[in-house]
Amino acid sequence: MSEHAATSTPERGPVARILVCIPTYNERENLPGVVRRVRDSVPEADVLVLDDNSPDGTGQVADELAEADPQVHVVHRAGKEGLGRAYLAGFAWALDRGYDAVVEMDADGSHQPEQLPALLAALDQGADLVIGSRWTRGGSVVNWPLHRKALSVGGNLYIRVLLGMPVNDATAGYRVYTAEALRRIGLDNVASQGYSFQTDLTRRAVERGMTVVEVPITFVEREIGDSKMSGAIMRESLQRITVWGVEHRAEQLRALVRREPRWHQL
Ligand SMILES: Nc1nc2c(ncn2[C@@H]2O[C@H](COP(=O)(O)OP(=O)(O)OP(=O)(O)O)[C@@H](O)[C@H]2O)c(=O)[nH]1
Ligand SMILES: [Mg+2]
Repeated sequence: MSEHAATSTPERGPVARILVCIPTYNERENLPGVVRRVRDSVPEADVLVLDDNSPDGTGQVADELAEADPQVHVVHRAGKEGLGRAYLAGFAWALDRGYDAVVEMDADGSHQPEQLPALLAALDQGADLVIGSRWTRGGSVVNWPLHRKALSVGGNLYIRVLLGMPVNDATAGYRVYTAEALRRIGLDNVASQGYSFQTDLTRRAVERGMTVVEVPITFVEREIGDSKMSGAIMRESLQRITVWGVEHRAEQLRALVRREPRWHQL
């Protein structure tokens, strides 16, 4: 465990202490490479691996990485509880220790650590939440079959239609939050576990008037290991987004009836 000196990089202003959270479930072959790439790309950032007691021994691999590098940390969780829960644990860990910015990154290599400096640079422009976006101009996906692209594009379209958010990739999992944004979002009552976790936090940030900036990324499909995407995760997403959408549109309708200015905020 390191006692993170508050190094202030002039080009990054006050955002001096960065924590990169990497949730893992059966990623023993992917983790060392991703951690090394993060450390090379943003040497001042610390890394926190959140492992859900992976049967393949990823937790032990993470321990070895942490032993070799004081800027790498590990939280061992009792069992598989989903991506959202792992991130909430990581956010609490970061806020308790006074980090200024928290990064979400997959362990499977889909989120390229070499693109993290570009995401962090958006904090300098006043972003509260930076989304590494596949579906903004300049963003792309490598090696995804057509049905995965269709699912992601279709899901994001559904989100836009229902929630009316000005965000192209609300399900994206490569992100940076300022610590202040996480505090304002309010993490105590976040119930989402799967993809809907990302949409949920985007929705909360937009509702609170935060500045959300999308930075184009090249998302690369994993080469090693298995995806944890499941029918249950998709169903949870569909259900939650539909409920939020209906609530949002009902609120707009109420505002329209009351002739409040909010009705036209589509
Ligand atoms: N701690 C923890 N990590 C998880 C859990 N489910 C997935 N992850 C991790 O979250 C990241 C994203 O999971 P993936 O299986 O790659 O899912 P995905 O990227 O949404 O889907 P694909 O594009 O198919 O890979 C990876 O680092 C996983 O190891 C979980 O229940 N607990
Ligand atoms: Mg993946």
